[in-house]
Amino acid sequence: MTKEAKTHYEVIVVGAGVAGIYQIKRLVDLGIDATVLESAPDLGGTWYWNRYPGCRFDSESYTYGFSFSRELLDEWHWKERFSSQPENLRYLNFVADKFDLRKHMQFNCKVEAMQFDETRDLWRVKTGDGRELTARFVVLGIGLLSAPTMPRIEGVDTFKGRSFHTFYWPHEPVDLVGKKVAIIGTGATAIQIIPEIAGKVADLTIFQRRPNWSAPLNNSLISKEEMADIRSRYDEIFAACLLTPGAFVHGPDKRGFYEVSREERVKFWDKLYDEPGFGIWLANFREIFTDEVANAEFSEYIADRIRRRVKDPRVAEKLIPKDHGFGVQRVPLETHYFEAYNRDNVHLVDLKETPIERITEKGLRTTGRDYEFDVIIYATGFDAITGAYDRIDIKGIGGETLYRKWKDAPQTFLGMLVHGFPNLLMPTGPQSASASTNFPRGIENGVNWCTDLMRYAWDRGYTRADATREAEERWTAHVVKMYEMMLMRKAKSWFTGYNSNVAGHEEGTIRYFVYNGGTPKFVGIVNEVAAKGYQEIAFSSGARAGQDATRSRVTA
Ligand code: NA7
Repeated sequence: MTKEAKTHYEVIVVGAGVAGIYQIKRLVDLGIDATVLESAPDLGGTWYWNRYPGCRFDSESYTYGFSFSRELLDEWHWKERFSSQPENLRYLNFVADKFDLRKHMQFNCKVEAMQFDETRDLWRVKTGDGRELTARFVVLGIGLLSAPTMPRIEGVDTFKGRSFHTFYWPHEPVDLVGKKVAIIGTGATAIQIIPEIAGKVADLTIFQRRPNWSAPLNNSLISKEEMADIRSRYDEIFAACLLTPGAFVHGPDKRGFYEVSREERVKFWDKLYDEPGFGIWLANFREIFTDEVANAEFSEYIADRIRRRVKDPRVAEKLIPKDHGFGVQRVPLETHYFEAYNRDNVHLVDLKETPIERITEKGLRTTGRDYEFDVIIYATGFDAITGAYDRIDIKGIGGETLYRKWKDAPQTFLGMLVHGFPNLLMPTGPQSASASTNFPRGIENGVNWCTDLMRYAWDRGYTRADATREAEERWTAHVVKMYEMMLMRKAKSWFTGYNSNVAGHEEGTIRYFVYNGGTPKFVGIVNEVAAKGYQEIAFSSGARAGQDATRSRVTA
């Protein structure tokens, strides 16, 4: 039977990104009858889509890769400390090919709707190509930053030049040489693109609504010798990641901010500023995240760094955030970003002073003037964390939709289950630690936990697993509590559910999207739930599935 003709699986995995690849690997190893449905023409998720110039990890490459196979770790050489998108996509393809996973994946297969069949304890999954598949379990590996959002500006369709959202950067090379280019947005994506293209284009105009705090990535090549050393320390490296809140190699400084003199603090920050990666954010004093005074002092330190790097003091001031402190939003890391503004062909437009009125045939119009461009790049971000879930019509018990249930804020158990939506698993769901940490480290944890839960159900002949309402309420309350101490709760960012381009997500409502208790605490809690026999999950075996539950799960 062809993949396309087969209609029932024990498990359907949605998404062939980092999570989907690892999930199918686990299921194949267990001999489970499973398939991956992926809307893109190929695997890779984030790394398939985001092909814009400069796109690369902010995580150390060797902490981003999968840890599950010694052979894989031994065979793969990360060439840069922070690897670029083409290499990352090559890596994911290498993994899929090495373990022969591609044959379990169906591409160009968009999941549009899913309904839980209460009489048979199955999910009925409708795909864009008109098929209906069924599965006992559905695992959603659909990403946290995979639903791009265009700005709600009049005239977007009227522009006669080339324009695209960064997520949909064309596959064929885009010739920007000698072109007049606009970028809308100054988030992590724009901060990677701008210095990469500034020297190639004739003219680059950046439309900035709010600046972001940013610090150097300090990337470098990894030599054969260094890679050999990393390989010999992989166990140690992965173990160390799981002991830090963000699952990175960077853990917070043990000293208290106020225990250290101002002079020592500055010396420490000078050192962090020159070091690679997120250390400047995550190896800093803990108080940076929780204490207004400490945060303000450090923010001023970074502001001075920006002033030292940008020649025009007026431009420098515009690039310094005034509405939030350093690190309360996701900190983009940069390579010569601030220096790009020293070029004569790079211009910064402050949209607070002159907002965009509309996109025109030739470019765009702000309240200040008309601009003409060959290319407009929308680096306007994502309907983060819940956006990809909202774009699938998911109906649980009694026909309740996930969209309606989460309309004001997500409610989950451990970020991995939702009450009333049995047998639906989210290894990196909203409110899980994976949503805010070094993604693959969280993904491996989440996939392992979800796989163990399915095995628990299979071993006991259960056909339904549903988190209880009480467990969900307790977890959601715990997630909210973990925000209490954090300065981030006051910032308008995707950590708090803000997006001016999504109805209902504009300023005003805070959504408790991510788990702020840190990786060690999260892993401890979820492992304890499993060790105690999943008391927070109601299992049953009343399904009239028409087939023996045990037999149907083995790969056909
Ligand atoms: P971000 O970080 O959400 O940034 C989006 C940027 O686009 C941000 O500067 C926004 O300004 C700006 N934006 C959004 N809508 C508009 C409109 N309508 N007009 C003007 N400017 C606008 O997305 P990224 O893609 O950069 O990064 C997302 C994550 O991907 C990143 O954190 C990494 O983890 C990987 P605002 O701040 O809303 O004023």
